[in-house]
Amino acid sequence: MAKKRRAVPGIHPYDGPAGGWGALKATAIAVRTQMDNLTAPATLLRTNQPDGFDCPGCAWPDKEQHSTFQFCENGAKAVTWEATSKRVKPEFLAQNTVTSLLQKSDYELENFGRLTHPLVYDSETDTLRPVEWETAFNRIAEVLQGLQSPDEAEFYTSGRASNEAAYMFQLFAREYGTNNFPDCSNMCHEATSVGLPFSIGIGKGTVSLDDFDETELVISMGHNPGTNHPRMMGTLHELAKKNVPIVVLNPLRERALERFADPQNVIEMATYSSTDIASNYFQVRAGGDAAALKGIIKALLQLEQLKGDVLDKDFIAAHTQGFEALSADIDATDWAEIEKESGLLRQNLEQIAELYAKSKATIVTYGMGITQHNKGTANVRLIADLLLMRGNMGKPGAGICPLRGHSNVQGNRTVGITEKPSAAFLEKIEQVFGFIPPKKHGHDAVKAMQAMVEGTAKVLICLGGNLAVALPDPEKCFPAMKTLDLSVHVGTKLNRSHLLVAKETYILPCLGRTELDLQASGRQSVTVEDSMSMVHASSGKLKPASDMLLSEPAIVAGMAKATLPDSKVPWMELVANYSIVRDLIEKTVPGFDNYNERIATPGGFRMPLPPTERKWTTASGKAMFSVFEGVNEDTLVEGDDVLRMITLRSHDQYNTTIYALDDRYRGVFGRRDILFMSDADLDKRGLEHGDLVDIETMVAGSSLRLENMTVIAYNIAPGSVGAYYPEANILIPLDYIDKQSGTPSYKSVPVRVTRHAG
Ligand SMILES: Nc1nc2c(c(=O)[nH]1)N[C@H]1C(S)=C(S)[C@@H](COP(=O)(O)OP(=O)(O)OC[C@H]3O[C@@H](n4cnc5c(=O)[nH]c(N)nc54)[C@H](O)[C@@H]3O)O[C@H]1N2
Ligand SMILES: Nc1nc2c(c(=O)[nH]1)N[C@H]1C(S)=C(S)[C@@H](COP(=O)(O)OP(=O)(O)OC[C@H]3O[C@@H](n4cnc5c(=O)[nH]c(N)nc54)[C@H](O)[C@@H]3O)O[C@H]1N2
Ligand SMILES: [Mo]
Repeated sequence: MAKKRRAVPGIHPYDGPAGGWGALKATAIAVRTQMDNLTAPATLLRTNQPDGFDCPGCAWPDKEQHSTFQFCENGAKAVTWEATSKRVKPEFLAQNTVTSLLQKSDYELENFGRLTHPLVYDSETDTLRPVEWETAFNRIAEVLQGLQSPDEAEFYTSGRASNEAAYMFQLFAREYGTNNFPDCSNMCHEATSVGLPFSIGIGKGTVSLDDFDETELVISMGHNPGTNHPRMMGTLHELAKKNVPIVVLNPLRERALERFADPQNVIEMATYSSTDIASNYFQVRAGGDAAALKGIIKALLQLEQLKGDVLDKDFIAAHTQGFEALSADIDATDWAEIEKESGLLRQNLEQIAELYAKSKATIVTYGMGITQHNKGTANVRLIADLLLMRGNMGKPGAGICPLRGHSNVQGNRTVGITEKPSAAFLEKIEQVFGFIPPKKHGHDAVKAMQAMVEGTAKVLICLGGNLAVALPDPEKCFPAMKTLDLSVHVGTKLNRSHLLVAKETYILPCLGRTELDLQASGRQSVTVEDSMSMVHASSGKLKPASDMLLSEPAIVAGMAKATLPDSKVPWMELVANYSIVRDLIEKTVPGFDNYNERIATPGGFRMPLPPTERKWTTASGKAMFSVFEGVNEDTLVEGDDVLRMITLRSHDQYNTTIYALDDRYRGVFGRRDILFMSDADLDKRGLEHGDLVDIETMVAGSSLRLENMTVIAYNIAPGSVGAYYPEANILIPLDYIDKQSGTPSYKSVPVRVTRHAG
């Protein structure tokens, strides 16, 4: 029975389903506070339409691009936030010093509105003031040309950039001479990009939306679609209505995975009813997924012994290698360890194995709850193992479905944003452009920041994003930004990374997705690739936020042309007509044949995915099983009072952009200084709902603390606690990463929680 608890300001349990009228109301508020009411409806209706723009919210695909507008609260927030009528004018910047602006939150900074002029930092007045585009480009060029080595520069990409902008950015940096491409993917799905190529030959998901029509079972691990991929809720809602089992593994009870009212369903809206989403909800311990997966696999092997027709033996024989090693390791892993580490009972895992054995076509979907761990890459590979055991790759209704983050993060990777380029890609660049790109591998996001901390990196150029705030350990990252010789930020709105000014800093405002992009040859479209490898066009119609804005391709070209006077790339021709960029992509990256022609079709085209045809482009030519040694997420730290902290996105947030201070479905309103803890863990520590606590990181050699947080009782797996990203990044050591992929372990920080001493 629920305990009687004291009232805590801003904490009110939310009893309704996710979606429903609350979502419509929240959308109306977003529109009212950011846009004028005349343009908003038309703009929102152009989201994900054939002649419209791609939603900047998430990378979930759309089914019938030409006919439906899929209502999405958080998509609408992302669109209205960009298409806001608020502006950051030069007069405002003249009156507010950078030091004073840096005291503001990223929310307040972004809420000042869109940037209107290219800006330079003036250290004498400590303000940002307008600068001519040409002056900025020339000065950036001078500093880059003056470096001792091109490897002293870092070129960061956040996943909103289009294929065209990202391709030009990597071309610029490679012709300049470095492979230093930190990108947001390094903090996100890198475990997928690194792990899946070993398993199935390609670092991408294998399912399409059609597969969801035919699937018989969905296992959803470590993602929160009600908030982060809301359009996916339509798909899950349909499946639940058809009684397709949806098994959820998540330490928190996320409301949208429990119950959802589809705003597109007239009956549910009219009757205030909703649909149960998860058929089975298991609250795995944070970082316990490997143990859980090993348990499911163990139970499956036992079923096979019992019944004999559980594994797809023909598939395993014809298409895979390494099954014996996997099953030997699973035999050697005992149930006691599995139960302890996963926090789940053997019966729970056997139940999942039985559902899995019954299903003829299974999809596993997963997100940051799987990848942002010390062993994120190994976690991803275990998911592939589970699927391969029953041949759930390359058949309708089955496959692996990583939920990508930023709307074009997958596309950025495809067109060459990687610090570890393949030899084949570099050869093509050399052939097509006639310069020799560098071969030495470059820096990922953590390594780039470490180089900045050590002082070996001198210049940072960011194509979007908020790098210093997104990375762990601001106490290290923030000062490092200020020691750079030069920082350059291409962005739409101010954020704290922009304001951590270096010796010289330029902020270059660009067009957003929703805006009309007119170049010499007329209105331009850009292209993006969604989570399911569909590439399609996106073009905005809104009048740009200011006459002074340039498009991302134009800004990249401006910097490149100034930096590389003898460049082999006709930069200004590319800016005049983005089809030429696409022709160059077609010539250098496989899979883009007839690129320009094929994006003319509504919905675009799908990139090649060999596993869907049971072709495995691994070293052995087979799909490869893996071995996850032991069950442990981290062996570094243990101790009875050590908890694993998960850092979470709220419902009113887009990464480092906080739209408002509410997290409706989790029952938190007007505040973010919260630590979610189970009743069992509260009791163990003699704490009560609403107490003030201090949190201390328990990684050897670190002394990170966050004080004065309010602990609240929450339905979260014992042993795990939750806090908000980015506030809790202060507790994460910069080098606490998955060694294989370099991804920070944002979801498994070992912490100790004590009553606030003060
Ligand atoms: N509105 C909105 N949309 C977004 C974003 C946004 O910030 N706001 N961000 C975009 C980006 S860049 C990304 S990467 C995606 C992120 O989308 P998600 O992958 O959904 O990311 P998180 O919000 O970090 O949530 C992770 C979920 O994993 C669970 N979890 C945490 N640790 C574990 C664990 O150890 N095991 C398991 N099984 N589960 C765990 C948490 O309880 C939570 O439900 O969304 C994209 N879309
Ligand atoms: N603790 C913790 N930390 C995390 C995570 C976590 O779960 N927990 N998640 C990680 C993940 S998954 C990711 S992807 C990273 C995100 O890291 P980033 O991608 O670096 O961060 P964002 O907050 O998405 O970047 C927001 C900024 O992008 C700019 N912007 C917006 N639209 C555009 C545009 O159209 N063009 C350009 N050029 N700029 C634009 C705006 O200036 C805005 O301030 O954070 C990571 N950090
Ligand atoms: Mo992400």
